[in-house]
Amino acid sequence: MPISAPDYYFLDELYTEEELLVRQTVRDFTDSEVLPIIEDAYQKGIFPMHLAQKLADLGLFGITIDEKYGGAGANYTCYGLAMQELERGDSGVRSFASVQNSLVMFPINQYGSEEIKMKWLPKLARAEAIGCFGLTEPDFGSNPGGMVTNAKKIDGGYLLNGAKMWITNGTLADLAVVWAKLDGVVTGFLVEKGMKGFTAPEMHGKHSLRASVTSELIFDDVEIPDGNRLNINGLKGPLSCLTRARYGIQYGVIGAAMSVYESSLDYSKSRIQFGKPIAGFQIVQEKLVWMLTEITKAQLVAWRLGRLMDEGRATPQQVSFAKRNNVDIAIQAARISRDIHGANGILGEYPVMRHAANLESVRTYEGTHDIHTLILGNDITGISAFE
Ligand code: TGC
Ligand code: FAD
Repeated sequence: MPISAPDYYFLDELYTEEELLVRQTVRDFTDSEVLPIIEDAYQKGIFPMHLAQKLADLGLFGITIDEKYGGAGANYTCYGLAMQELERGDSGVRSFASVQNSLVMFPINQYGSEEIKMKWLPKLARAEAIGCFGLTEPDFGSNPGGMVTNAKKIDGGYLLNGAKMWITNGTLADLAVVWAKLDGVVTGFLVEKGMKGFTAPEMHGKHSLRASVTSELIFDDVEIPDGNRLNINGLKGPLSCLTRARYGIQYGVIGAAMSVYESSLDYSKSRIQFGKPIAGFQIVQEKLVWMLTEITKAQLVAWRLGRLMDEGRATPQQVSFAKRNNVDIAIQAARISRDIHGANGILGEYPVMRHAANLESVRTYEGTHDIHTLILGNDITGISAFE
């Protein structure tokens, strides 16, 4: 069933016509293509792969990338609003688009040679190639600087060894952007499906983000040609990609929060207990008002951050602020919503348990809630908790 979205503070007036058109287009797509099939995909634990081509046809891969490379050439606000509408459907669908845009096309566009850009970006934009981003390792999650995956220079290229874990789209991907140490310094490589020694087995048993593929990446003496190295040295390479993806997430989770809020409002007005709708009880009203208030505040943070991104003024710490806050309010809204739905809240007939479970992953990936607290703590005190 299509759902509306709250705009309590008339924030639509802050967006341009083009931005609202992008949002409406993606909203219609989610209503017609995602919501009818997502519960089934989630229960089966599969990503609905037919959506990839449809997302590409809407211009949702390479949203901020120049049209010369097949991108849409739109601004970061459009990107954020598109992520919001996809995540109103499911965090797994938004994840798929986040990875393609911010973690694969962004680093290729930013750090790839012209030849690499022309080879890969148009294919990625058209969904003829799907990408993934390998930073996390089994023993290095919050602390990626400790990674042990490494490359050695050989004649004509590099020899890559190591393993990555928890990689979204890994098994599906034609191309992996992989971060490894070369002479002790982190740098990026493009690893192509089919390269000898490269495998990407899927991870199973997830109770969260079930409509998304999560994989290991294993590199056993994989030979990478010279041309497949990205022109960036240091942890700032992968972290700069994370800044873009975290930005998309802080917009995206508002979509999940809107979904659970709208479902709670509808449900509480129609569920009768003690002779009246539960929406008529003060405690339930307080829960609905909390959700609406926090969603509205999150919408304001997202809008402002979008403008700062478009002006090139957003700091990584401001992005951390928004990722930390907006994911936190979304997950709290999902838990409250599950409560308001009573026993029905655990059924797939309503979107709330799926969103609640998904948001557990979103709270952890792209920097955990606590890591973003420490990034902000460092920014305001000047004292790093990591040293
Ligand atoms: P630190 O010394 O703080 O920084 C190293 C260098 O990087 C620069 N930098 C950034 N640059 C751009 N954007 C950012 N956000 C940046 N943050 C830091 C920094 O200025 C420095 O530059 P330079 O020139 O001095 O070398 O590094 P640290 O080792 O102390 O690490 C700090 C910490 C903990 C904040 C960082 O490592 C971190 O963010 N950890 C969290 C790891 C994480 O978020 N992993 C995400 C993996 S990808 C993923 O989850 C995808 S989910 C996809 C989906 O399905 O949607
Ligand atoms: P850990 O780093 O072991 O943290 C465990 C706990 O300790 C957390 O609560 C954390 O906040 C806390 N902690 C750690 N260090 C500190 C500290 N200094 N101070 C206080 N508390 C601390 N990664 C990729 O590279 N690519 C992907 O596409 C990708 N997709 C993912 C998809 C899913 C579904 C999931 C769940 C994860 C994905 N990840 C991906 C990995 C994700 O980024 C990591 O899980 C995340 O960075 C946290 O690392 P960790 O799980 O090893 O937790």
